[in-house]
Amino acid sequence: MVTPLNLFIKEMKELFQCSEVYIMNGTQKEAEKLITIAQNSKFDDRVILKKLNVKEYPNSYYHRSNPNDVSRTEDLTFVCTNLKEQAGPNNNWIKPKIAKIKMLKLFKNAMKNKIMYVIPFIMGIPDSKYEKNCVQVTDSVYVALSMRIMTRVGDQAISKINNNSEFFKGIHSIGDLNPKKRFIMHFPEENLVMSFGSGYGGNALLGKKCYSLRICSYLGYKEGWFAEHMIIIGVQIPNGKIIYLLAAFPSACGKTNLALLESIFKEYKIWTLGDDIAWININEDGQLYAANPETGFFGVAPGTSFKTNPVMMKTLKNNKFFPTLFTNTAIYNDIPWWEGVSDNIPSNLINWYGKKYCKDTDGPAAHPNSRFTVSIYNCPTLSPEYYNPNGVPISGIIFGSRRSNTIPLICEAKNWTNGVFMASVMGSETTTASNGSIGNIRRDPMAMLPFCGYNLGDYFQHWLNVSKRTKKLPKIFIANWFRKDKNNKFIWPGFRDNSRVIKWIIDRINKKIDANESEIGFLPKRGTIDLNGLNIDNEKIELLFKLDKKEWIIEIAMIEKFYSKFGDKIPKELKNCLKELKRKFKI
Ligand code: GTP
Ligand code: SPV
Ligand code: MN
Repeated sequence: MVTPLNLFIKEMKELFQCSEVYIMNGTQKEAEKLITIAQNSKFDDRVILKKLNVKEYPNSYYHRSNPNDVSRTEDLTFVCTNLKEQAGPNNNWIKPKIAKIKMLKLFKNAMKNKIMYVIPFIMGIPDSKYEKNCVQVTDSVYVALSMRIMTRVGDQAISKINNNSEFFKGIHSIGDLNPKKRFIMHFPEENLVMSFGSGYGGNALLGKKCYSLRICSYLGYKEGWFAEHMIIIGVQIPNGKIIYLLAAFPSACGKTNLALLESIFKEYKIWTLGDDIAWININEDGQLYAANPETGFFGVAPGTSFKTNPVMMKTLKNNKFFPTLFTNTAIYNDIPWWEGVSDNIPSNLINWYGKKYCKDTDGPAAHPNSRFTVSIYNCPTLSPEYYNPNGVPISGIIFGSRRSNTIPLICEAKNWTNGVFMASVMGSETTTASNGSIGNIRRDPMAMLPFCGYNLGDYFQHWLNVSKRTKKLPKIFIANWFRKDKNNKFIWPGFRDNSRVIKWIIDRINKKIDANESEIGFLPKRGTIDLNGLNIDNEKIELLFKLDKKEWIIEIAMIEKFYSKFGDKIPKELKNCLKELKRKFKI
């Protein structure tokens, strides 16, 4: 039968010259079949999946990727639009025609003697306005298994694709992992992504950053909605009411930990809805609503423990239906291990390279960007509202970053425009989630620098326009868990203690407490953040909120340099906010 999906498969088969086509149906039997294939095949010298100790981590598997393929590669990621200005200075750009010639050359015959997995999948809640129909082809069984965890794969997606001419196409081949032949090309105007030469996370699971952020941010711009790098949580307060918040933090800056936060206050419970991506609509009632398009967590392992993130540890141990994958952690006795999971280092530890670990000569045993891929359905704090086809109404948005100085622990923006301004100039230290240097400060507006599929100047205007389209605007907050003292130590304990900050946010939303106006927004009045039981002296608390003029002079210079790259694309309102900020600091 000639269906839109069959036509696409035929075209891919001819292009890749694969030996076999396997169309995924999402069943349990299929998971077993793919796992068996992965356990019995190698890439280079590495077995693709190894079964882990069932008692410690039920239904879980271990994967090591090529050491040259352990994070997203932003320098090899392109947005291919006819006009360069549309992609903006924030994206690498090539003309679509040239990009396709390059990619088709790499794809040609790339799956000889290989199985081509066809992955029909749905992003967003099926049968809701959030639903998006998609298909990805890949020659990586690890990618195929990961997609089964992270998205809704199966027959339902096939029938939807065949009844709808509009669907996203993701074309992926792992190639020979030669970094010189690695490219991730996005074609927002064609609902298409081509990716070659990497099997890692955001480079290869095309439903995640490629589609649900880069392509969808562009669709949202055209259609009046938002695709954001944000978590969604519900905070249940003492009267039983649940208040929903969004929080954007750059990669490896604390989203997953905040999304699965176990509050230290018994009367405040956090419900999890999403840990990485939020799709946001303005509903008929004039409020912002958000839903998570994914069905799994692709979370950073290092730092995760029963002490820092008990809910995630329970999620990993509570495996039911979907096999969990651990990638690039260390391993001993078929148990995955990473820095922070326990205080003692097992004596027979094998590092992420596959070599016996030696504490004195090796760096970390687990790669700092080692991750687990686990189903959201395992999460004991998953909110029943995760399934709500309308999404949840949003009362507050947190924009957070990783800064050793300058930015206070928490600050509330004076109004929507000022909040959009503060988010648009947000700077953060780079992390191991992407290749390149680590610890440099770069501007990462709304935590979307690597993920906005069009010109950030237009994106800022899109955010500003929300105020004209809504009846009830969420409050905007700026957060920073990562401020350091003279000894280069984090001042704020973070993790579960972040619930103290969440409580302050909720009290501000509910107009229960006053705050002090500062140069950048409202800061907590002394005593309004609940520090009960926390051993931290006043001097350190002062430091957490200090606005240092010398630091802000440097900050403002960096902001000006960043804005200048976008010229007239920066909305006038935001330029005015910058002027006002300079005036406040008497710069
Ligand atoms: P992506 O999945 O890359 O988008 O990252 P993420 O934003 O979800 O970050 P995640 O929660 O996985 O945290 C990244 C790293 O920051 C981990 O090593 C955590 O242990 C650490 N981290 C998270 N929250 C805190 C915090 O409150 N304080 C400190 N000091 N570290 C934190
Ligand atoms: C991130 O880098 O923000 C991630 C991991 O969530 S990846 O899926 O690789 O993009
Ligand atoms: Mn992320």
